[in-house]
Amino acid sequence: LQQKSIVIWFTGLSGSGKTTIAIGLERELNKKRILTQILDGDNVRTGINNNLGFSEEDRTENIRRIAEVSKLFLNAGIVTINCFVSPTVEIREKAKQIIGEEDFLEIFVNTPFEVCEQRDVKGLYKKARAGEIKNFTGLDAPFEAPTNPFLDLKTEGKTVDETIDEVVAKILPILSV
Ligand code: GGZ
Repeated sequence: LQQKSIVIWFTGLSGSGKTTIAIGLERELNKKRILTQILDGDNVRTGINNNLGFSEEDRTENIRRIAEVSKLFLNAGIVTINCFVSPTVEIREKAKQIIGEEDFLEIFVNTPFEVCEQRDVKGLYKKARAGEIKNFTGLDAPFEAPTNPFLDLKTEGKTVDETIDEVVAKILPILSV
């Protein structure tokens, strides 16, 4: 294999910036000829996981399948960039066990709840406040911050490009490029 493969696992609240940062990271890795695959709600919850909702049980199964798929990409030498709320320590621990500790890099997209709610890019916080969405992470479903992430990425007061640069600077040495 020409490249060392890893799984980069972004965790954080809805609207914290996971997918935006992942797309920027992918662009920079692709410039270095590193193959990547982004997995997020848009390509997973509409497809392979389209029978799952947001109960604790369904989130656990969501993350289990994603971790298994990530392992396949890992074996193929592709850097997988995962963007999932993955709200609990237990859920992320399970993902890490499936993927393998040495190949799992956890990045906490650390955007405060208030900031995510303020942005409300998709209008989901408003709906959740109105009771139209149940089990919404941070409101009536838990979010446990990672205790010892590979990177604790604070986004408040930074530009998107600044946060992407921060991630790229931490990841490139791992891939030894
Ligand atoms: C949290 C929800 C919910 C509830 C729909 N709670 O900002 P988004 O829209 O694109 O990211 C959220 C996404 C979360 O799906 P995940 O697969 O990442 O969740 S988990 O890891 O917990 O399984 C949000 C949208 O789906 N969404 N309902 N109740 N986020």
